[in-house]
Amino acid sequence: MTGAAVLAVVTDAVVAPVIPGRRAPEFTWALISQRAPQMGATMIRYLDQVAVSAEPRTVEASDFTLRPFAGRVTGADPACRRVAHITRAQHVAFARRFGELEDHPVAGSHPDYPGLVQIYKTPDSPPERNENSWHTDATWREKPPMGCVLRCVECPPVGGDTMWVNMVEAYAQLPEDIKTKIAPLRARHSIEWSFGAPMPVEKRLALKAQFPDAEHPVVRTHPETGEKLLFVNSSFTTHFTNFNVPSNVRFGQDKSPASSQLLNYLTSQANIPEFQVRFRWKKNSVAFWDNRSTQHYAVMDYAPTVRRMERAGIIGDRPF
Ligand SMILES: O=C(O)CCC(=O)C(=O)O
Ligand SMILES: [Fe+2]
Repeated sequence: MTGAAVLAVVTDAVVAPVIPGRRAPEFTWALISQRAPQMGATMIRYLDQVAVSAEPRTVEASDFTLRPFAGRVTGADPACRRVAHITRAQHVAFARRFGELEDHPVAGSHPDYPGLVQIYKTPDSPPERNENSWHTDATWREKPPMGCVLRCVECPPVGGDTMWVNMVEAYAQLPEDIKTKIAPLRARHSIEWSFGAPMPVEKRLALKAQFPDAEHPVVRTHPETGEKLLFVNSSFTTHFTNFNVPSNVRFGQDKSPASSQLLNYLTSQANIPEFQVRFRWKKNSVAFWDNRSTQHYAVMDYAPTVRRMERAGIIGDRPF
């Protein structure tokens, strides 16, 4: 498998009660996938620069130290971080090492920690339509997040996994004629169409005025690795904006079916299991993913039980 830009890196919690005299719970930074260890290079490089404090306490600047990247980090590497506990403040401070955080206009943030979005599900939660679907976070923004740090605060007794898919690999495996066809294409991404849809019309239009639909290239270049990747997703991408040209459309009547079928074909690449990894959460596990080169899917198979996650989304660049 190719695609060095991709993938989440995850801290896997060994959970134990914190009892005086007993060893505290630990995290180990680990690759989410042993199967494709070459994935995740970008995030590993970031993690290698960050040492997290061993003690849960108020975060100080010294909790995070920078050091030069010294090669690949594996689960057995002494460079793996072990932390006894990660507080909300540490979660935020960790994510802030990589940039400013963003709130979500529909999902609320923790009242004491702006930028820490609460993804809480309880038996009373309405049926979910936003997360249990493949997506790259917030592509409806002009500058979608570069990465996200997600912590499991409360696990359901069974289920509630998250899956990621490598969109560098999804692009690399496309037939050459499709790559040629989609090279110049651009696409619209909409919050109105997704989170706005169930709102009363005035509220929906106000949301759209605040977050106008964004346009991004269909094939994006990863700003750090230079890799090309497929940057459309079935949750937020509504249509191509420049498909209707003579080389694609001989008769006007063909425009809509040809365009929507091609978009469906491209977004369906995320469904291919060979490009995916799946992570089983434990309480306090933390995932850090490259939101430029992956999509993810929260598997909503645990109702009617409780699952609480908190996410710090790090503001990214304008895709090119
Ligand atoms: O809850 C999850 O597993 C992921 C939810 C999600 O889509 C996100 O945090 O961006
Ligand atoms: Fe998401």
